[in-house]
Amino acid sequence: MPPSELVSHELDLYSWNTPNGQKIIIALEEAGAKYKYHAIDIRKGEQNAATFRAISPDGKIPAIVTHGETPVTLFESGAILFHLANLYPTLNGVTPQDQASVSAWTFWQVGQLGPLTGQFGRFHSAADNKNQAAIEHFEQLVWRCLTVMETRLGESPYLACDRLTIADIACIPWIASKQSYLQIYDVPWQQRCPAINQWATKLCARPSVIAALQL
Ligand SMILES: N[C@@H](CCC(=O)N[C@@H](CS)C(=O)NCC(=O)O)C(=O)O
Repeated sequence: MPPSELVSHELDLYSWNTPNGQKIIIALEEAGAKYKYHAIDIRKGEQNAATFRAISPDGKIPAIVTHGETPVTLFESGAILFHLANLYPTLNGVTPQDQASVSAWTFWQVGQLGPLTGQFGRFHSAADNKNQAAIEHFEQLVWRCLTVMETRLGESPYLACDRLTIADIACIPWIASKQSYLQIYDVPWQQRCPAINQWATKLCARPSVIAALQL
């Protein structure tokens, strides 16, 4: 019997309530996928269990296992988003140009917005021995990212094209989630970035984003 007949859901999601985890929930909810959520409590070190590392070798959430004729195991949020966009094309752009734009903006999130905001938070949260130069360096880079997004969203309703795609889904938790370092360290993006604010307000009204961000 193929796995698809053994399970009532299409995939298993192993995740936690951080921006990288929230992205995948938004994508799955937008796609209307049937999935089972497995909480991996990264505060307790559950990401280091051998069973989880067999799915996610770097010991990081999120990771998925899909069921069906050709089951797939996958880690890295960007790779998961592209896999989902292939399974559920409504998450992608339609034209070759739009799909190229979706790739560019999704890679931009995983290579720029996410890591730079993460490092900004990392240096801010150091309990003692705060490195002021590093905090300022990463704060500047976060503002650089916000300026890039602000310019783009001033000319386009969504990041990649004229509809919601995995590019927006990748970015929204890093901007609007209460777990985002922008909120945790009071970065005033709402006041200074009106186009991002308008985009975020629109996205945060979607049931998929509400479901992911309330976790
Ligand atoms: N590049 C990875 C980063 C994932 C990541 O950093 N996950 C964090 C939570 S947001 C994590 O699992 N941290 C646990 C650890 O590093 O031990 C992705 O995009 O999926």
